[in-house]
Amino acid sequence: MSNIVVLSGAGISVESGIPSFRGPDGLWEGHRVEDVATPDGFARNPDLVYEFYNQRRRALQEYRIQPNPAHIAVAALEHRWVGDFLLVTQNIDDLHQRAGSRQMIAMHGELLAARCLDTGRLYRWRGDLNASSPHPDFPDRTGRLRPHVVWFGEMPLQMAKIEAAARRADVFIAIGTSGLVYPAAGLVALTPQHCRRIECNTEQTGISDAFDEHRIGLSSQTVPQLVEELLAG
Ligand code: BJW
Repeated sequence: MSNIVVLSGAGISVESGIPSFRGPDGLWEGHRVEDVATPDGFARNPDLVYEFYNQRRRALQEYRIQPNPAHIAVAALEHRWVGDFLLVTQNIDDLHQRAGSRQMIAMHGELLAARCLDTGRLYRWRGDLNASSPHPDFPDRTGRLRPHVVWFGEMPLQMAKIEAAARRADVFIAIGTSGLVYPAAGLVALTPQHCRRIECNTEQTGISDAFDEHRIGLSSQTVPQLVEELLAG
């Protein structure tokens, strides 16, 4: 029985209507990364950061945004694979969960959650979040909740579990990630020598050389094909 680790990035959700980060129409467009995706940016201008995530949270819940065949294929792989399986997603959308993925870690957090700055406790959050949002446990307290996302300079979630899985992977698949952001980009380098490393992307990336196989194309096409091959043995 072999172990599979799948690492997904923004590219897997592009065909569902969610823009990726880098590139001409990227999510950072119109914003400096330091302003909207760092703890310092949040401290300087919380309203701007709240609004950046409010817009994305609203868009994620529009009817047009649905899991695509790549999300569905990854979920099918998890449910039909006989060895261990772990999906590590850098995405904060919930499209993998909606497609049926369960053995997964959202290492950069979740858009549909808010985190208490004092206790670290998480709350499901579908509406707008801002400095005047009442705290669910202390309704007279405001300004103590932040988006549950991992910004630059912060530690991604559940790294020990993720790195342990990468170190014992027999198959490692990266889907739709530019390989520019660490520690996610470094996971492929942790895999054992015998591991089969497969990259699915529309183009070569900064970490392509670390992979044994490259499936170039839209993930809605390459991923279902790859999953079919893996399940056929
Ligand atoms: C398609 C497609 C289609 C398009 N089909 N493909 C060395 C080691 C460790 C850390 C560092 C290091 N050097 C620097 C650092 C620090 C920093 C970092 O990486 N900086 C770089 C910019 C250099 N990292 C951090 O600060 C991290 N924390 C940290 O390191 O803590 C210390 C630590 C050290 C060691 C171990 C453990 C911890 C935190 C990083 C947090 C990133 N947060 C963000 C924002 C999250 C919230 C939000 O969404 O707003 O996460 S930034 C942003 O980038 C987001 C993404 O998850 C992340 C990665 O982007 P992704 O997914 O790769 O998207 P794109 O847009 O870049 O690429 C899309 C790809 O899809 C492209 O390749 C397309 O070609 C492709 N594609 N359509 C298939 N249809």
